[in-house]
Amino acid sequence: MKAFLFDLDGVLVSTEHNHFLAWQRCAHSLGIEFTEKENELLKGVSRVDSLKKILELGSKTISDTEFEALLKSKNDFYLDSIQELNQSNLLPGVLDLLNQAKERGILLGVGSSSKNANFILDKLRIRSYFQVVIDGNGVQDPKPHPEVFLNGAKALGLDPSVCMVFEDAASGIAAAKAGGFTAVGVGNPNIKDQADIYLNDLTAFRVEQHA
Ligand code: B16
Ligand code: MG
Repeated sequence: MKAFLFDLDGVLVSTEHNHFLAWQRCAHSLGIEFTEKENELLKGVSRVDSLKKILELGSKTISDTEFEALLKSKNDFYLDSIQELNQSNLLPGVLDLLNQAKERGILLGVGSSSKNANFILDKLRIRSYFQVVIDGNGVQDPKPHPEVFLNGAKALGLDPSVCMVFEDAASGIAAAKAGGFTAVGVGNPNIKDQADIYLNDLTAFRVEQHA
């Protein structure tokens, strides 16, 4: 493999619980029930599509102004809750994998649905490892569309067949497969069957076997 492309949330760090609490607050303000079970549907899904799914769950329609206001309030609450994020919050095996890949000359990228990806990477102090970061600001069609990863491969000048994608969400594995990448599922047993390779966490990944 010539490059590794990483999803951010659920692979390098986990702020999914912060997203969950922020969406739950938003759903409750609309009188919609929202538990961890419903939250599973939002993993890896863009902010706009997440709110659409919550409205669908509650069979609700709201005005465009209210929609925009809810998106802002959800994001403000979420950002507030991750102010203390730092390198100790990296998921197991991440730093080791990044260092080993760098030593072997494997190119590294991030392909995230989050519009906060650069902010989070800076907090984690790992931004400099990546030659390319494609986030929710640079993509028209969110996961499960492969655009985010295709843009990453293109920016690195590589064909998807020589790039590996690391993902924790069903939408992300679908995006990777649709783009022609090798899809590595991480830390989410629900995606075991869809992924080409499945790992409980990144400590189990052997860079030398895929270099
Ligand atoms: P934001 P990923 C995704 O990140 C999260 O998994 C998902 O829960 C979130 O709704 C989405 O980013 C959008 O995030 O509101 O920060 O733009 O897993 O694709 O790195
Ligand atoms: Mg994810």
